[in-house]
Amino acid sequence: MVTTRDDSLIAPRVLSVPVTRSADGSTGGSLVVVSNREPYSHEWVGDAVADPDESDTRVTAATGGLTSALDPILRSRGGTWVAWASGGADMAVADDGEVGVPPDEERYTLRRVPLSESAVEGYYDGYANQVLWPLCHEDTGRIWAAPSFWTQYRAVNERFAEAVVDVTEADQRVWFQDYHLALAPRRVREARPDATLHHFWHIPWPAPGVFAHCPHGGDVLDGLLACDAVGFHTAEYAAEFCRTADATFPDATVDVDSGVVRRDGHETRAVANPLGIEADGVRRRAGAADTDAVRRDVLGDALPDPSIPLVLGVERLDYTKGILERFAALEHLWETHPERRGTFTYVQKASRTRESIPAYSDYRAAVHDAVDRLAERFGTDDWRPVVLTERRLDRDTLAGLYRAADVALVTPHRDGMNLVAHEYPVACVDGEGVLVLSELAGAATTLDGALTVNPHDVEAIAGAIDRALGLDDDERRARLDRLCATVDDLAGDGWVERQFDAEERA
Ligand code: GDG
Repeated sequence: MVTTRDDSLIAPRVLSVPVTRSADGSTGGSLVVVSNREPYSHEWVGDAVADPDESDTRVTAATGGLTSALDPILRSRGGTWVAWASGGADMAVADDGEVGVPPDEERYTLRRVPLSESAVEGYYDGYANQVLWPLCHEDTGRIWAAPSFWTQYRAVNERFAEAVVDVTEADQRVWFQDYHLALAPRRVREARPDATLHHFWHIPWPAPGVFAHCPHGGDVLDGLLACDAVGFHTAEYAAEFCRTADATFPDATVDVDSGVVRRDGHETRAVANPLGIEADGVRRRAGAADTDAVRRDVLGDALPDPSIPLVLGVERLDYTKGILERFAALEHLWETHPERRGTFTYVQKASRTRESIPAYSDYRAAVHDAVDRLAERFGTDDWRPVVLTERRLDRDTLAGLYRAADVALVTPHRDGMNLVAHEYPVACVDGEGVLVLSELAGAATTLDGALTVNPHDVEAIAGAIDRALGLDDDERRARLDRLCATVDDLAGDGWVERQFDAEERA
């Protein structure tokens, strides 16, 4: 039995049947996807050391945007997904590292790459999240590059490349995902000169002057330029990628307008290819939600008055997401507009993330401090100004919470896209809801209808919250309609098709 990560159930014995053919028996449309996170993971249930019986495992399906977009494609085309074996029972249930998924249907193969703890520390917590993540979000002061980070990043990319070479058939496209896997394409290209290689970089690409801060930046770029196409959420990131190639490699020929980089006789196309969401699913879940029950469930006794409006933020506790500026904006609003006190509650749905990295544990502590400060300054017996929850919600509850919220604040300093900005408007099935959106999130380039703000401008965020709460019905509905139309435009299979069209144009 398979379930989402939110509510895992005991799995039946897992069969390991590699599936590399598409439904019609050909491999033409089939695909190799490569990512750090796996779409399905297996954990032991009970004491696996004393009784390592395969049937005592639980399988969970990832629920992120990446899996929602790519799992259906692999289910219909067949192929292999190569990913880090992050689950405790992953390798025990696999056969030579391979397992057929989804567990109840087995439509494609999941090839797992086991990594040691120190490899994960250096590659994931290290180079990926302490060098590339702050670099690409243009927060260079947070870059920290211990020597082991690069050693492990290289070694792990090598491991992924070996697995890819092992599973890829001659006519299969390979599609790498995200900043964890910048070097692997070059290694695969060396072993398979004729392979068709794609990459999608889910986070922003910085300006060349910022990229110059990157230790081993030339190698990172060289790895990506082994691909035939590299996708980004926005045209700006694709253009910056080309400009960075131009600045880094004097021997490259770069055409920023057409997004083509030629180097060593190979051509790479940088494409703007915004990822959308599964909008109908969000709409359906929100429509089925009992919003009063969701408010009671998430807020408990923090919300004695069921009619009080909610303003909502949903994200990982990441310093790029602008959570502290948002609290400063609320403080400014309640300070300068005392009549706004007691009229709404701000709910911060925050997920703990990357906590072994000091910048993240410090950020989480600062968020908790800010919540306490606001409670002390403005809270009354009848009103909690801010409710912070770190609970992971199941998708139905999250959709219900979106629907229950009158305003959503999505104010990252920078963000590749930001899928919450897509999910919130379509969950507002009652026609009520205002999105306040950072003009520096990728979503701001594709969505129309939000109130946009500079995420560092505390006063502007305060003003936008005030305006959002006071918008008249006509404007609110008109903005929401425009938002939903633009979210719907990007929803569906278009993302995959657009990526491969780019290669065909090349
Ligand atoms: C990276 C890029 C880019 C959150 N809390 C819960 C929950 N979520 C879901 C949301 C949303 C997803 O997590 C977060 O996606 P974002 O896009 O907002 O942000 P990142 O995690 O930083 O993602 C980003 C993305 O990749 C895709 O390319 O947009 O820019 O940084 O879908 O709904 N889901 C559930 N419970 C929660 O408590 N079920």
